[in-house]
Amino acid sequence: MKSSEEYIELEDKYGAHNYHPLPVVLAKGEGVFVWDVEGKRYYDFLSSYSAVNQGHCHPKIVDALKKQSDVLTLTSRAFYNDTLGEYEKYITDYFGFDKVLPMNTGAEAVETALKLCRKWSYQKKGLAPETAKIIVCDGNFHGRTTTIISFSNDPDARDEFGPYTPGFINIPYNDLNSLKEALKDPNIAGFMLEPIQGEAGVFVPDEGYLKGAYNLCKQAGVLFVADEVQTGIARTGKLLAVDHEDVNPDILILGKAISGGVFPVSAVLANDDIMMCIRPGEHGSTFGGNPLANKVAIAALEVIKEEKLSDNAERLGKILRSELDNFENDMITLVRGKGLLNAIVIKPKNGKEAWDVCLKLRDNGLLAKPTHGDIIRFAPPLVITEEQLIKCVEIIKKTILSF
Ligand code: IF1
Repeated sequence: MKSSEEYIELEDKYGAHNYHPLPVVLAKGEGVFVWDVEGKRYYDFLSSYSAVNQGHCHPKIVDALKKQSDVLTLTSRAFYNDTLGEYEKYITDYFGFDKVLPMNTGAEAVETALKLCRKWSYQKKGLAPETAKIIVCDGNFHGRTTTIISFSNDPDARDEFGPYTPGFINIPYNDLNSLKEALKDPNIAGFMLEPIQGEAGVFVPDEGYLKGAYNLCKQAGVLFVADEVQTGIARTGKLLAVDHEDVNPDILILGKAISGGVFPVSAVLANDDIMMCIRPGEHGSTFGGNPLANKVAIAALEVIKEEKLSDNAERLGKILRSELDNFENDMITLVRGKGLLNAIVIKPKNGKEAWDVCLKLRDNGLLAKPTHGDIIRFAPPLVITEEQLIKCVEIIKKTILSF
């Protein structure tokens, strides 16, 4: 068996350098835990960016994958298969929409939503060809395709990847006046946002923002498009983050935890008046709606309900934030989040920054990743117990006090 250093060298030598991982090499996962190649156990406080909400290698989800992989894995959409309709009925009932369009990754689902929104605007709103605009927010993260990075403000995501796709208008997040102003343009097809901005550092908008934005969109005859790839599926203490304000998006984008991290599965949901604007041949993908994905997604969504993961995220998130809020120290300057999607802001001490804190957390048995230099995300799998969470809080406190 190779050592951690050897695995890291291999990736370094043969893989593109498009990531800067924390130096830890994982070989096994179960529930809230992962193990490195030397056998050391860690609490996973990233959950693969909220894809493994149901915990690593959830037996029910893995079982669905194993069973289906013996029978039929891929048919393409050139033919019908005996799992897709069952899945489509299940997920549309689950989230309360007429129709679903299955894709694989989050970025693909976002692309799908953007295309659907544009299509609708020409067919139903009557915009002139190629004039549709979509409003997005500063600080957004919706994926990494050429169109999506065209409206990113993050230089790392965007610079030197142009020319960029036109047709997007950026406005400040959490600012209803700016939205109202932008909606005066008669060529707006939709407004797309993250109900909590993930990459921006778990930025939670003011209460009433989502509802207010939805109402403004309705008044303007514009589609409200929610990217719940990261916030969706119980992470923030409700099934969807928009549920906190009883908003029903016109287009809902899901990914990540829809498969419990077992397989890439994403989805776009909408009602017939919108979804039926796309006709045969106008959109799709080879793997979207494949039998493995369909069976895995049903199992993963069942686990969310059976194990009441929304309630657990809501309850334990409150405990986590109050423990960290009440913790006397001079490094954590801010704690924010909803449910089990949380972040702390670190003030450097003796030249030690968030990256150093994450290295120390790793040494102490907890994995988290810094972002933007000073922010650390705390988002454990939603199957974490109160007892485990308290142990994690102790690790975090011990680590911070060691600086
Ligand atoms: C990476 C962050 C998380 C997303 C939303 C679509 C996608 C994502 C709201 C695209 C993806 C990722 C991808 C991951 C880092 C990451 C992330 F740090 F950027 F903010 F989760 F916290 N919409 N989020 O958050 O989904 O195509 O990746 O399946 O390594 O890029 P994808």
